[in-house]
Formats: sequence, C-alpha cells, structure tokens
Amino acid sequence: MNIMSFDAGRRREHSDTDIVTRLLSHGYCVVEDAVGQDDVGALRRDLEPLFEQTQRSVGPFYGDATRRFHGLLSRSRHMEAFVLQHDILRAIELVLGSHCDSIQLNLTQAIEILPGGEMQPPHRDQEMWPLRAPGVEYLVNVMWPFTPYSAENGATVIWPGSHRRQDEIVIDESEAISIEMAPGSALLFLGSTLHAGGANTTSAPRRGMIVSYSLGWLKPYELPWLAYPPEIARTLPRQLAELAGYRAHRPNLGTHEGRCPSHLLSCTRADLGAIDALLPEQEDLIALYRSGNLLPSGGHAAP
Ligand SMILES: O=C(O)CCC(=O)C(=O)O
Ligand SMILES: [Fe+2]
Repeated sequence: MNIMSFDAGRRREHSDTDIVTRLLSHGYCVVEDAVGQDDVGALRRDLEPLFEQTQRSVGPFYGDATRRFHGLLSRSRHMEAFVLQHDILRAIELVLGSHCDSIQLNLTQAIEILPGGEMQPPHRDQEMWPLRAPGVEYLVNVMWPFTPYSAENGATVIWPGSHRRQDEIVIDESEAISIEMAPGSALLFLGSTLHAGGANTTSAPRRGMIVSYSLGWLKPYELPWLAYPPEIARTLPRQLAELAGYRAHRPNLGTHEGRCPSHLLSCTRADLGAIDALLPEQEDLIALYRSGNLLPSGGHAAP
C-alpha cells in the first residue's frame, strides 16, 4: 500500500487503495507507468503479426475500421506482467471482491482502430448482463495502450461520473474526455461507466488491449475453457490459469466432474469422483443443520 516511485524501466508502484478511491469516485482512473517499457515492447512484438493478419471486425458496435482478437494469454507469455500487475489486480479485487468468492477474466482483447475509424457508440460494458443490481459493479476493464493514445488517434472516450447516472443511456459529448496516455500506463474503468473507443482522424493505427475482470459467477464475454483448453492452461502460470476458469467459484460453480477444475492442470484421469467446493460458512451451516440446531425460521437454537 505504499506509494513509491523509481525510474529504472519507468515502472512505478501505486497504492491499491488510492486506485480504488479514484476508480469509485470518477468511474475511471489512469495508473501511470504501471508496467515497464521492456514488457510493453515484448508484448507488442509478440502481437504485431496478429494485428497484421486479423480481418477487420464486422458490426456497428465493434466498427468495421477496427481489428480485434482474443485469447491473449496463449499469444504471449508477456501477458502475465499486465494481467497480474499487482496494484491494479489488488484494486480490482477490492472493488469486485465483496460480491463474489473470486474474480475471473472476462476477456482479453487486442484492439486496433484504423485510420478513419469513427467513434464507437457510447456504452457501458456491463450492459451485456441483462439485470442491474444497484450498487454492484460487475466488471472492471483495464485498457493498455501499445501506441500513444491521443484525442486525434482514438483514445478511449470516458464520461466521468457516469457510473452514478446509469439511467441516462447517453450523455452529451461535451461531458466526455479523451484519455490520452502513453504505453506502460493503464486506464481502469468500471462496467457501469459510459465510454467508447474514439475516432481515429490520424494516418496511423491506434493499438492497445483490454484486460477485463468480472465477478466470478457471471458468464464471461470470452469462454475461457475454449480459449485455453487444459493442454494450454497447463502451460500458464497458476494464477493466470485460475483467473481463466481453472478455479471453482464456491459453492460448486464452474466445476468439472463435480470438482474444482484446477484438477485438470495436473491430472488427466477420468475416474475422479465429485468433491464439494464450499466456503467455510457454508460448511458451518451444513454442520449446524446436521446438529439439529438450525431452526426453520433461519435462527439458531440456543446453545
Ligand atoms: O477501443 C476502445 O478504446 C474501447 C473499446 C470498447 O469500449 C469496447 O469495445 O467495448
Ligand atoms: Fe466498451
């Protein structure tokens, strides 16, 4: 939780609580120099051929002057530095953790906005889940630029404070700001924050990626077990595999053969039986019921 800076590799440490405070009060926050330039360069090099070979997106939301590709954990081992960036991940766990047992990766998506690309329709990313629970954030997105982001080349457009105005489907553009930032920095925004990819009026592409984290019990945008089948997941660092679906969400959600899917990371046996994945309080409740001390009213018998 300490705030300290050092110049080597231009990576800074930030306070996770400071990130949470800014994120929850404005609906977004920029974390400057969150990863080193070496990491950005290495990831950019790994993804470069994929940007070149991916076809343009189709549809009025994605925009036909964009290219998008997914499943980035298996495209580059350098993803780890971004997805597990300590202060950012901790801040996201603080924001989402009170409404789930564990968070999950909602998606990893590389995005290129080509010259001439128009502004995306303003939207809130958590609108893909059809029920709104007041006061509950469903996801936090982290936008990582690979090229400098400017108002001219399509920097992400954010409506500050729009997470508190969720009844307004759109808000006047005069209230929006373009988040200009350099590679190595990150833009965090809530699933309830109104935003859009900007228009690219320059002659060079704008490239970056979104790493999106959500409550662990939601259906994610990107199906992680298809993006990372067990033979791929086994090659990932354990924490990344867990974020990508190889961890049961207690109680007993997201299992394989009735047990935590992490067994697939080390074992290929097909004859395994089910094992509960429960929270301690759920085990206590069952023990209370078994002891006859759980009353039908929901109360506990006097000891
Ligand atoms: O490209 C951007 O800056 C934002 C993209 C976005 O919000 C989306 O595709 O949902
Ligand atoms: Fe979005």
